[in-house]
Amino acid sequence: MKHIVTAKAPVNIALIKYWGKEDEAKVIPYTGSLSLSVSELYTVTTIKHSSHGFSFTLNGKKASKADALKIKKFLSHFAQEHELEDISVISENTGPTASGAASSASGFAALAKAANTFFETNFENEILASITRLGSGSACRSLFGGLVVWEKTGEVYTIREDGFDFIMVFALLTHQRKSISSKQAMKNTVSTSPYYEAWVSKTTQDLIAMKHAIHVEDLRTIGELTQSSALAMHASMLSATPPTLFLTHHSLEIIHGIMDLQRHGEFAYPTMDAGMHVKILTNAQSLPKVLETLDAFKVKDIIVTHPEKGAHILYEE
Ligand code: 2P0
Repeated sequence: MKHIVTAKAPVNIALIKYWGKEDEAKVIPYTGSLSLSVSELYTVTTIKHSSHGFSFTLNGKKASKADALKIKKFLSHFAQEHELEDISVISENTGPTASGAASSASGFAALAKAANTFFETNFENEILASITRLGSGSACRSLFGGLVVWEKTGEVYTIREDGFDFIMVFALLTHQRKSISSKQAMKNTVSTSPYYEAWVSKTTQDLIAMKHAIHVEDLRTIGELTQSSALAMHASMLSATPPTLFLTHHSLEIIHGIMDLQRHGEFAYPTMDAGMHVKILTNAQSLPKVLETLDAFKVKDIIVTHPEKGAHILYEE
């Protein structure tokens, strides 16, 4: 066991969304997904010895008992219970604002990366990814950089390291916590949406089309598939019982505004996750128009992000 290990992991945004588990316990998704790891929003996590029993500190505050227990349970994949008694875990989600975009994906990726070194388990990528996704499914994608594929089979890998120098703009519309967890919303969609089968077949095909578009560097198709996957995911949850409606009038205004930019030849495609925020996949050339549009719709909280490498160790001793 090491004395202290610090790891950093990026937030990732899915271009082809993951929405639904075939196996809840092992977190096996119904479909593969594909994401972009981004800079500017990330988690830095330190694991070290302490003499006060197990503790978990998140953004400078001691976490609740329930959260600490969840982290301890996750770490038990790397260590025996008695080894966890004198461990402290300190985690910071970082961004230019007190971010509504804080992510469990970067959190569990940083924790898994740090734990794998701290407890000297040195699991290979595939095993590390299979443990990481037990914390949060999408977290396994944050282990890798650039454009990342998470296959249904469990394999996770970078398909394009430089991410085409895409820019992902976060338009953050609220600081309130969402009313339903993505885990629960996903589960409702799987079990009640009449469109779920169609979602699975569309996503399976979209992932193949996306890999091809990346391979032949067809950026327009990458944008169009990104937009289509997000809208179809929201359609699947809208048709569930009870329905989950994350998007607000403000989200929709922005989506319309960004689609207008496309009609004027700009490279700008909206994508939305389990919340009302809108993210826009764009490039350096179209960025000024995207920012102009967000300004016109009075979005105050904007974060401009770029492709980033995957989770890595910052310090070990
Ligand atoms: C994604 N999302 O592909 C999709 C799109 C949100 C919308 O993965 O239940 O925290 O822990 O596996 O990964 C967010 O859900 O869910 C997510 P669990 P996770 O990014």
